[in-house]
Amino acid sequence: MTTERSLVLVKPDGFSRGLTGAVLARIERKGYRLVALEIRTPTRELLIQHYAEHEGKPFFEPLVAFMSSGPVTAVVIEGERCVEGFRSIAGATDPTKAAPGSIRGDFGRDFGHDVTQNVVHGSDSPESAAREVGLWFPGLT
Ligand code: DAT
Ligand code: MG
Repeated sequence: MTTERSLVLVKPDGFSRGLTGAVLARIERKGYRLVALEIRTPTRELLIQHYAEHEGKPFFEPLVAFMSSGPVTAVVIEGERCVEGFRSIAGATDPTKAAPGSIRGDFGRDFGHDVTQNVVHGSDSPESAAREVGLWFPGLT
């Protein structure tokens, strides 16, 4: 058994466009369980930790500004290989290149050749997932 957890975020663009339900439906349809869910506007402090690997890159500041611009839906999901599985459901980072049928491919838009607004976040490894779940849901056991 390789049951694991992943952190999913419906980003401010996805939340404001009313796509939370559609994202959750795809997660549940795949067979992953919802473990925790909260709507909140993340602080800069949380996002700087969340995106620590990108600090110093040119898109870092706009990314943090965008992600703290409004509510997101933060979700912990659980299931066998769900980290890799959700990345597959989410599609490539660039919504224009993301495959049709993926969340980003179906719902994402390129706003001025800028991939910042790509609807969802998903942890990229079991280690990242454990770190991110701890950041967003510190009380979760
Ligand atoms: P992913 O979210 O697919 O794991 P990532 O970790 O490389 O992608 O980047 C985190 C987020 O930062 C990504 O979802 C959108 C934004 N981003 C990445 N590369 C970017 C770029 N070149 N320009 C603008 N935003 C970018
Ligand atoms: Mg990433």
